[in-house]
Amino acid sequence: MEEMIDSGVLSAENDKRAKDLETDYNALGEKLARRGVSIDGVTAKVAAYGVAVPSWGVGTGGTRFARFPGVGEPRHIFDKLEDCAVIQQLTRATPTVSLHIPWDKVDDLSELRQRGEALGLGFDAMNSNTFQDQEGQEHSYKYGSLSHTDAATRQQAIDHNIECFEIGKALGSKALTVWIGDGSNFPGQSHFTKQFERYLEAMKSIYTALPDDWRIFSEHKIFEPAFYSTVVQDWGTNYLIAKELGPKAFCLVDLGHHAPNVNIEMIVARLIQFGKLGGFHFNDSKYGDDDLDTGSIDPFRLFLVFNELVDAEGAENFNPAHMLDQSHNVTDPIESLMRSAIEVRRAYAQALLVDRAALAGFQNDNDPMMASETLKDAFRTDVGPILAMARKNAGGAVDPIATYRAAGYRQKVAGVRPAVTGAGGGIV
Ligand SMILES: [Mn+2]
Repeated sequence: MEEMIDSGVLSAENDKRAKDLETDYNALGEKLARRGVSIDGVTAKVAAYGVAVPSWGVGTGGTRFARFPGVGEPRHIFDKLEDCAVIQQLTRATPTVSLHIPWDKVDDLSELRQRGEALGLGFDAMNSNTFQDQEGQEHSYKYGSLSHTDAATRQQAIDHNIECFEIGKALGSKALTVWIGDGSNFPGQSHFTKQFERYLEAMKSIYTALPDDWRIFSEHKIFEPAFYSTVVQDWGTNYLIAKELGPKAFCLVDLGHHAPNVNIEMIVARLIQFGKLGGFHFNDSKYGDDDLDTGSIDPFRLFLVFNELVDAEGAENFNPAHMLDQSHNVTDPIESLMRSAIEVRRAYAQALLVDRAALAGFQNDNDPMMASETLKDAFRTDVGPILAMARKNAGGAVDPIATYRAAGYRQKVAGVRPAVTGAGGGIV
């Protein structure tokens, strides 16, 4: 397999940290053993846990104000794959890439698939885009796509989604994520019911064409780009869509797509209970769809989401897809994505440490103090040595960010990738 980071640099960096890691891992192992937990069992589960990287996440993002390009930004999907391979090589937590069409469109799909294989990367869910107009497109999405009042515009959006899973089939993908910008900016602009009817009808056309071994995900979002109403506004609407469409349709939860302080972990529990949780777009948020690094604002909430996921392991129809969906404006995107993949695994490891038998007992006995403490005990455990050991055992880096910096990857690619200019912003 082609390596993006020199293996000499990687092993030198790991050697520096190997002894301390072993000491810390053994100390944590003893502590967990007192609780009846085998540290190696937790490490093995963590090592098997992967999260997909969004191809667009490796480029520098922007806001409504501006975009400040970084050095050595990827120019096209082949550069993006190489950046994703860096993340995977060092973290061993991101074995797949999620593509966005048409941003990642190529002439030769077998070349793309082979390049992924050479870099040790597979292809996760495909993402369609009917929230912006593409060059040469006949009908505009200014007033909507799948819910547009004009049938020809809706058909164009349907055809684009079908094209996305045709491309995905050639790459080994098994899921399509449909995110739309449809909605309204002013009261009275759109008829809520008629608009949603049109959307459902269009989604049914896509669903009918979907391969049998594929899943389709719809993603709710409270606002943006529409500011008064969105067609897929909340998890309830999202659930109705998945239920209307059928067994291949599931709901995607993007952590940044809710009002502040919404109880997302309970939404997750509800969707699991009714067999409709499709997966996640992980990120973090302070005020809105901020697309900040996962776990950077509210790691406890991320842990509570994972607490529900671990609780549901083995449930019927429970096979959530995991993907990061972030925009990096002031950090090196590779560093942010590595950190985020690590945080996803951290929350998972912490959730694995919850003493579920004790928790159930405290819940039945109506002991809120001890029930709450049971969760906090797991959350407060420093699982860092578990994460580092899982990476090291798999050939990754004990300290991915330090190793990445030591390897000088960004400076190296800056020499071959000319700076990308342009003022385009946008968080989606
Ligand atoms: Mn998203």
